[in-house]
Amino acid sequence: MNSLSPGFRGRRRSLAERLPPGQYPTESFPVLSAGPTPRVSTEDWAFTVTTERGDTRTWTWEQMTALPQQGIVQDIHCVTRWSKFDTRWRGVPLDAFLEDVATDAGFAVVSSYGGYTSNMPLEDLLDGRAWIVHSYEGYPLSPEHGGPARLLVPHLYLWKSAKWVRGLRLAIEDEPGFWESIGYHSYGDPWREQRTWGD
Ligand SMILES: Nc1nc2c(c(=O)[nH]1)N[C@H]1C(S)=C(S)[C@@H](COP(=O)(O)O)O[C@H]1N2
Ligand SMILES: [Mo]
Repeated sequence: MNSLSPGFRGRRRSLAERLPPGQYPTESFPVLSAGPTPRVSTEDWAFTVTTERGDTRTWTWEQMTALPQQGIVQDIHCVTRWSKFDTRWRGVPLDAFLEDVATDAGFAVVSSYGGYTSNMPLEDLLDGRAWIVHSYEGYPLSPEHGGPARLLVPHLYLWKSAKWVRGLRLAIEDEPGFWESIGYHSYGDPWREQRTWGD
């Protein structure tokens, strides 16, 4: 039996319902980078998963783009309070990189060309909730927005979505990333307004 009432089934959430507390909607796509934009060619790009035991597995650009690709439409929420509805991306779910990796880790630290890092529980990267994306609105992802490829983990504040992504390290314990070590919340759920340490 379907437990949803007939009126609710198939109903789409209004934009107001899709806006987390303390956020405002924007049509523009601001660029927020803590440092200079690294220029990484697709020939040089690679993505490496490192387990808590130090085992590694690396995908080149060619290998990454040969994995099954998904179209993604998601709302994104920046801790500086802008949200953007229905952003369209193309990329590979993290599940594809992690399915054959043997690990007991509960956490991940994602790293970028240029040195940026962000942390999150491993489960937040699985089950189709996070992607390595390389296209935005039908075009190759621009360097300013993290091209050639970035993490997209839209259910957390956008600082988690590391631009110019190059690797993911699995860890037994949670370790703060760049912003998390200087005051941003370790988890960063927009719906619970987890902006800073005290939240
Ligand atoms: N490598 C890297 N990734 C990053 C950042 C950064 O400074 N460096 N900034 C983060 C922050 S705070 C936000 S809000 C988003 C911004 O993405 P955008 O510039 O595409 O809007 O990227 C996140 N990923
Ligand atoms: Mo941000």
